[in-house]
Amino acid sequence: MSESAVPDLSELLTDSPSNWGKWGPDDEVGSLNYLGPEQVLAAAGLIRSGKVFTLQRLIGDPKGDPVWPGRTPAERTQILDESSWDGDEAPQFPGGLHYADDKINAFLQGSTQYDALGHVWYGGHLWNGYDARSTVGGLDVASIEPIAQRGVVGRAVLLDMARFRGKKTLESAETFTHEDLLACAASQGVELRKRDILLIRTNFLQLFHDLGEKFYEGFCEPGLVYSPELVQWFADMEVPNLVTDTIANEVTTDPHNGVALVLHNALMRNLGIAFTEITDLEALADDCAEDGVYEFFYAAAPLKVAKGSGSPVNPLAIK
Ligand code: UVW
Repeated sequence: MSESAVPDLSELLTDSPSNWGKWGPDDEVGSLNYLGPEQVLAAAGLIRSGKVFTLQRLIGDPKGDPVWPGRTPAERTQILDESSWDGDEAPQFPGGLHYADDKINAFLQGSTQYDALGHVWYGGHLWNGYDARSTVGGLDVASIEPIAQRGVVGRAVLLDMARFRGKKTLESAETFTHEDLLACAASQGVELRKRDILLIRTNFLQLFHDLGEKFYEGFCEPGLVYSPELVQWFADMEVPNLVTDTIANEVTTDPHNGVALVLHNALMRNLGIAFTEITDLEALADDCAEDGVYEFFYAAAPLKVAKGSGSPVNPLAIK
């Protein structure tokens, strides 16, 4: 496809559904408004066995951290450890206290993360119509902070697309639709309900470990692919939060039109759906395959980073 044939997002999404204004002119959490006390209490009723799954990938994994091209993995630096007291420079405390200190230099989107609603945009406007200039020097509105202040709790359903397709991992550029999600749910014997948090497993990042640097050649992750019907389905289902185990939650480049990250815009910018990326769904998926229970209590709270366009998070799934 030639570059000129690629449509602009403003053109592609002209008639796409929008939730701008639905929760008032000052809203910064979008479809997370669908998760109120009723949804929290209903989700709490799903805790039956007490099994807890943490969904964050390790930051500083000795096997490497998968990141979006152009980003670099977090660097952790040891500042103080026992060797600091070999010389005279280390701080001295009455009683002989020694301690370890360290710091990280990290992209806020460089590991398991929530995106702020203002993380992506087109046409000069972010979620709820906010001016894109409000991102200059840090997000004045629709940053990660309001999501972090509120937290995310609700009923979640795992859709194991890799198992559904009989594969160890989905392949580069492999796509699926909302109809595939429904078929996957039916095969798992779980009902998808309005306001469910959707967790989608592809196991694609296994290839990051299997392929090494080759993983980034012709980088195109598998995932959901844009169609007007899919966007309408997400709007009608009032999906508050889309959680996946890929770096960017959707097929990287849409095979139908050549546009990058269409759903970040159709779902996050326009509908206000929170995106959670790079999760580790492996232990949870194994457990779901074993006990046949694909619905559970989900809770997550990204870090309260002022003006941040995203934040690391360690979501919990509890059965
Ligand atoms: C981009 O939006 C570029 O990346 P992500 O949503 O994966 O952080």
